[in-house]
Amino acid sequence: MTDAVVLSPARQAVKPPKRYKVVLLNDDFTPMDFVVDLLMKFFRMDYDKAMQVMLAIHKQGKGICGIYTREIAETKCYQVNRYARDHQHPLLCQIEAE
Ligand code: TYC
Repeated sequence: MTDAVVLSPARQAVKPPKRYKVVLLNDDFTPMDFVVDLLMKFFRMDYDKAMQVMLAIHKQGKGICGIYTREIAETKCYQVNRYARDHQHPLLCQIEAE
């Protein structure tokens, strides 16, 4: 006999996957145009949207760039942090559960 737990039909229902916010943090050193380019490159924003999001982060301290399933959020976050580091900027990206 195994110890398998038998779930009631209600508990077996497939839940939508949990989603995670990819959040960019403000800092005093990363150039604004670098952040705008990054938002267009990694989050498929057009120039106007990227400028709006960058300015919101600049004023409010942090901001959401996108909401994804865990693997995609982690990958985006890793790529953004690596891209910033490769360009010698202190920009930080993190993920937060929705
Ligand atoms: N505060 C930066 C500046 O004045 C711009 C900036 C915006 C940096 C958003 C990071 O996530 C960021 N150059």
